[in-house]
Amino acid sequence: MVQPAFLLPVLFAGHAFSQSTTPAASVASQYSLSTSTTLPFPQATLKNSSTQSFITSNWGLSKGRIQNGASNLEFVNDPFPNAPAPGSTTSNSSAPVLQVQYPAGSFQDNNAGGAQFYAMWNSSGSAFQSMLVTYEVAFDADFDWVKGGKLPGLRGGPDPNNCSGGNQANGTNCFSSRLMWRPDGDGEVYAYVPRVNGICGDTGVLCNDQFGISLNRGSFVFASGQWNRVTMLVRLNNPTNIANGQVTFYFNDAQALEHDNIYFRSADVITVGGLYFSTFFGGDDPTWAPTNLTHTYFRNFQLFAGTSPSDLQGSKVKSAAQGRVQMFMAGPIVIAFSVLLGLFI
Ligand SMILES: *[C@@H]1O[C@H](CO)[C@@H](O)[C@H](O)[C@H]1NC(C)=O
Ligand SMILES: *[C@@H]1O[C@H](CO)[C@@H](O)[C@H](O)[C@H]1NC(C)=O
Ligand SMILES: *[C@@H]1O[C@H](CO)[C@@H](O)[C@H](O)[C@H]1NC(C)=O
Ligand SMILES: *[C@@H]1O[C@H](CO)[C@@H](O)[C@H](O)[C@H]1NC(C)=O
Ligand SMILES: *[C@@H]1O[C@H](CO)[C@@H](O)[C@H](O)[C@H]1NC(C)=O
Ligand SMILES: CC(=O)N[C@H]1CO[C@H](CO)[C@@H](O)[C@@H]1O
Repeated sequence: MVQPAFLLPVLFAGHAFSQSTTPAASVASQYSLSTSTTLPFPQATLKNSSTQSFITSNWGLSKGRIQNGASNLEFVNDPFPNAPAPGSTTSNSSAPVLQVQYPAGSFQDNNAGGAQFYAMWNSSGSAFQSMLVTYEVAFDADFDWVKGGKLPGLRGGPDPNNCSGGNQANGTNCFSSRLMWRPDGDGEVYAYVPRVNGICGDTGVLCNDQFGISLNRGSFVFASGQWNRVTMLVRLNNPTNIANGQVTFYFNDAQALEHDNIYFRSADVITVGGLYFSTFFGGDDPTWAPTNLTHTYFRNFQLFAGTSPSDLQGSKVKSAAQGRVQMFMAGPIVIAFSVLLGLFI
């Protein structure tokens, strides 16, 4: 059910969105994502070794284990029982929530803080071409954002190891689409996808040489000391030579960004696998680390999925390999040109 709309247009990096809200289930039905699942939570709080066994037994983990930071996880009481996400009607302040700890000095590369695991959703027996993830996240009231950190999203493809930490997506291995917080709680979608057709020049897109691409940094802002609801839709590009993949993101049920020209895959061996629970400060050097022990909290994870990929219009992809050949050719051309120029001076 769509809630009362204010209908004030807001301009975010080239896309105008109204401030009306759309609950995750309505977005899912709009895109015919007809199956859904929720991650079970325990009825009571659990100390950290029991938390690990609970997650390992109930959340369908890739390789059957928590990859990093298992000892940073605990099911605890709701730290913000009086501060549900704006507009939330479903939160239960008596139910345990998942706490993640980040010790002082922790960042991505020392693996000391946060946690990472891949909760695959494969019970249906069919490959998913589109998926929506929604969950609630809270940050300690005095949370120091430092330079930024990762938050959970979606991933897919046959390779469960790459497409994070600087290991790029190449169209046949994997993709990931997570969230990041940045200084002052600014939010963005952070994706490892092949970069084609000049996407790095698009409005709202920031790329760097080694890592993922940032979509619409600051188009929403996380609040500390309360719950925030995040909802992200991914629809894979189809056919595999057209860049028509979709990423749409909602913050507290209001749309914050949409990109319709994402290239997730060059082969249909890549499908959407499930929740990529991935959170840490960083960034790959200690300037990203918090100076004090701090925490985030998660609850109400729900996934919706469907077997139809994107049906949007899109441009044909000039292959990434072709781009590299052009770079490779540029050197000799410059040299030849200089030599020619030399003959005339
Ligand atoms: C399905 O999920 C289980 C974990 O529940 C995992 O061990 C297995 O590899 C997955 N299978 C496929 C085909 O993805
Ligand atoms: C979990 O247990 C380990 C080992 O006892 C401990 O070092 C760690 O701080 C605990 N984690 C939490 C979140 O309490
Ligand atoms: C809230 O959560 C508690 C603990 O899991 C549970 O016992 C209770 O039934 C829940 N209440 C509602 C309304 O779902
Ligand atoms: C993509 O990466 C995988 C490893 O993740 C590798 O096996 C494969 O050959 C790569 N494909 C291309 C086209 O580079
Ligand atoms: C870290 O904790 C110390 C001692 O509690 C406090 O004085 C300081 O302000 C905290 N630093 C940050 C960045 O929150
Ligand atoms: C291209 C790339 O980064 N490949 C890596 C994928 O993951 C495996 C296992 O961690 C690594 O060995 C590869 O180097």
